[in-house]
Amino acid sequence: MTPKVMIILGSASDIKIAEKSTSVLEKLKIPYSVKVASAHRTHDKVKELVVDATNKGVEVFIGIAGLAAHLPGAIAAYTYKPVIGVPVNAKLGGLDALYACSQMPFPAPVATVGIDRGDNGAILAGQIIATHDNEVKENISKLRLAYQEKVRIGEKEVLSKLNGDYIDKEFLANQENKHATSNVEKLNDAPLISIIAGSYTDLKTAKKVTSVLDRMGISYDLAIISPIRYADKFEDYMKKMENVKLFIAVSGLSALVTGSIVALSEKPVIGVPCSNNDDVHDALFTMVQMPPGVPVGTVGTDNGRNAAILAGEILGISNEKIKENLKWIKYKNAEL
Ligand code: C2R
Repeated sequence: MTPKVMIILGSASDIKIAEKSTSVLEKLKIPYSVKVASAHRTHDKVKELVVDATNKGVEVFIGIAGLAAHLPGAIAAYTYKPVIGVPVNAKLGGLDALYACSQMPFPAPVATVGIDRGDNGAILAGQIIATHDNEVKENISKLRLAYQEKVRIGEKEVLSKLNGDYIDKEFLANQENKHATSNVEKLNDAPLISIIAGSYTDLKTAKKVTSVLDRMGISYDLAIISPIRYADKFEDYMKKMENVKLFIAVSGLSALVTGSIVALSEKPVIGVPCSNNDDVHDALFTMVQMPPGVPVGTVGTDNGRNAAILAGEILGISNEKIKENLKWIKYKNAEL
């Protein structure tokens, strides 16, 4: 069976992070291959591996590297398939690797997950494959339930360890994680993508997304809703958009937009951190550093165009027309 995912490690020393990815791929029952190749030390091997794997039908790449982590970017340069970057904490707390992965220029996005989050890299790969594979979709749902169970068991453990005269262990006990109920009907003819911006100030970046999606002939809906300011409206909108293939969140400051989408959906979520003339670190870090189980594939600051390319790469796996349009932009028309 051709592997659907290729994991490339920059060095054998990244093994611990790679094992987090492989254990998730085993649970999701997705065939994968693992290679060690460095863009710096063995550049030609990276190029050959990526070109051959792309031609042989690998659907998603995961690049795992620390320090100046150019490996995922080098992979992105040689393929039109989605590339996920897992920055490794080798020095500087992994920030060097995080920036090297996320801040890729147009049109070579790297969907960056949190530092050392090999597990989230693999879950995102699974969510991407689940956009066209129902078996993997079911396994993603099962994995999600396992993460919910972890919270339930965790609460029991915490309470069993805490003892005091004033603690009320029975107060609001047995609360279930029920999905919010809304009367809104989901759209049966939903567009392929939902883009959610947290505010009108994010519109300039959101328009960079739509201009490239238009060029690829990808349908989308663009909504401006803050889950902080309009929580009910946000949940209604998410219900309406249940049939989209993926979400793109565009947000500055504390990027709760991405976190809220991930909380309500199992579809892939791409995050675009917006600077809005402020320091962008808050948006970048609050998008990318998601806890295990709920990844956000984050692209570079204000780089709405790369979010669109990444979306095209994801949808292009199972849609020839989108793939051809994407390749045209990536290779022939990069001056866009
Ligand atoms: P060594 O332990 O081999 O010295 O590697 C590796 O991913 C690893 O985290 C130390 C760190 O260097 C990283 N590395 C890269 C690249 N190649 C190796 N970032 C690359 O091509 O980007």
